[in-house]
Amino acid sequence: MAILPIIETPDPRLRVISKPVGTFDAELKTLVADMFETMYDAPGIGLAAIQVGVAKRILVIDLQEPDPDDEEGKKVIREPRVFINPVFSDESEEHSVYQEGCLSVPEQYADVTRPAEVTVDWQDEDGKHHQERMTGLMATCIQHEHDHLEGILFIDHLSRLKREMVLKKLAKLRKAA
Ligand code: GNR
Ligand code: NI
Repeated sequence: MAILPIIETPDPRLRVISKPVGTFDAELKTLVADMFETMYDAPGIGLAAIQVGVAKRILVIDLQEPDPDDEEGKKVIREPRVFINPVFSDESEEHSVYQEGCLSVPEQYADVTRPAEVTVDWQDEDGKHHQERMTGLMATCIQHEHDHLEGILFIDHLSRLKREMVLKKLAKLRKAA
């Protein structure tokens, strides 16, 4: 297992459209395991393969956020989910607003409006097909992750003014570091 470096904006690799996975082999399982380790270490609630420089349609999600007050060794119950080649359908008319962040746009947060519910078809690490209606935070998170597969970042959903404010704050943060 390995913690992989996370790519940050404006790295052009974040704008690449990821390719479908066609081979469900041991190499894929290693990549998925490394993606989980990287996401838990960050920490984040989701990660797309392109964020670690791999242009494949692979997402990992665990909505169970680690409790920063938790003592070392005391672990939250993890709920790892992997989505390979996810396809969306039947997005709800109803929308929800959530304050989003992104490991590739570090320490910046802004409200994003997305369909409240979406049906997702995907494959698991063995290539087996699944379908589920996603709601709540899972619906928001999987749409954020799916955007990464299309080279889209959450800041692209903001007004130009808000986007420029976020990028300016990020530049300031980096200068201070
Ligand atoms: O850790 C993350 N938190 C988050 C919060 C609200 C909506 C989406 C997310 S995903 C993000 C991790 C990330 O950048 N995934 O691509
Ligand atoms: Ni992200």
